[in-house]
Amino acid sequence: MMKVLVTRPLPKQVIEGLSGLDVTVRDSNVPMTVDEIAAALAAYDILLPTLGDALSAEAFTGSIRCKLLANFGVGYNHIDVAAAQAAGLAVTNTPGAVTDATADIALTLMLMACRRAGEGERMVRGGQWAGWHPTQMLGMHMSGKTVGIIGMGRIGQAIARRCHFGFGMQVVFHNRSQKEVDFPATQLPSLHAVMGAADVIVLAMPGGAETRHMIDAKALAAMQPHGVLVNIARGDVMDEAALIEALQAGQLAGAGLDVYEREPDVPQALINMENVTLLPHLGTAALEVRVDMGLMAVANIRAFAAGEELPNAV
Ligand code: 8YV
Repeated sequence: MMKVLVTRPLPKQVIEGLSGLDVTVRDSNVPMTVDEIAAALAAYDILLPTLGDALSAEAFTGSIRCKLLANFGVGYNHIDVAAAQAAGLAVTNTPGAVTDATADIALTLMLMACRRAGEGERMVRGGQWAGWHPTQMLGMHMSGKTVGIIGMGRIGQAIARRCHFGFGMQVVFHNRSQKEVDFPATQLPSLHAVMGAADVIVLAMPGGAETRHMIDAKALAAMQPHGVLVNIARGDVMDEAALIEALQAGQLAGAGLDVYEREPDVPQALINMENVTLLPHLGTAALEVRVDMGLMAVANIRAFAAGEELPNAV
């Protein structure tokens, strides 16, 4: 019987989906270290890992029994895919299952940052609200403005649709390849052109070596001073230190972040800024979404066990 290690507790429907296999669920929510991963790769046929598990090249240097990494999540920047494949492992992910929930969190952050919702909530909770007045806590009216999407994949498109159809926003975008979409949106010739043209920038590109610090000090300097930046991708697609400096220098008006360079560490400088909305990687945090993600990973495991083509090979 194939031995499967699920690296974190998952909703019970997902674990039930693995019935008939020899399943171990690791009883911890702390990401696995390289040493733990190396030991697991030697002991199990299949791993169902997730965000933060240290599947770096170093983990694949020992003896390896494992043949499949069925990742829970669409993003797999914690996996050195080339090293895994060179060691004979296949890698799968969960595209589609995360799209709408992640786009919803992007809109949450856009609205919160534009309309100063976090700041307002802190004021009310802190007993500091002295009453409504006509010029109190004025933010940016988001409807009808221009959104700039960086990375027009599934999630980028879901965000753009919400912006266009729901908020009457103009959509401009940057994507590494030419992209046709079935709603009004303009692909601009460069990243900096998008950074400069939009009132709200949303980062929706994949993480990993190719996009690391793509949003650097220069890209941030191209933004308009009233602009707002939202990141629902991965923390390291942006130079976090450069963001802090740009916010402090007033090169942009605010930010909404769901992801960070060194999760769960959030720089104190960001925590200190009223104009920054901070969420704890909530992109897909809804039970039905986590079940869908898990069942997609299970479907990949089932296909592998049956010797069939993997539905979501990366
Ligand atoms: C996940 C995500 O919940 O699917 C992804 O890539 O970023 C998430 O929202 C988490 O990262 C598990 O992979």
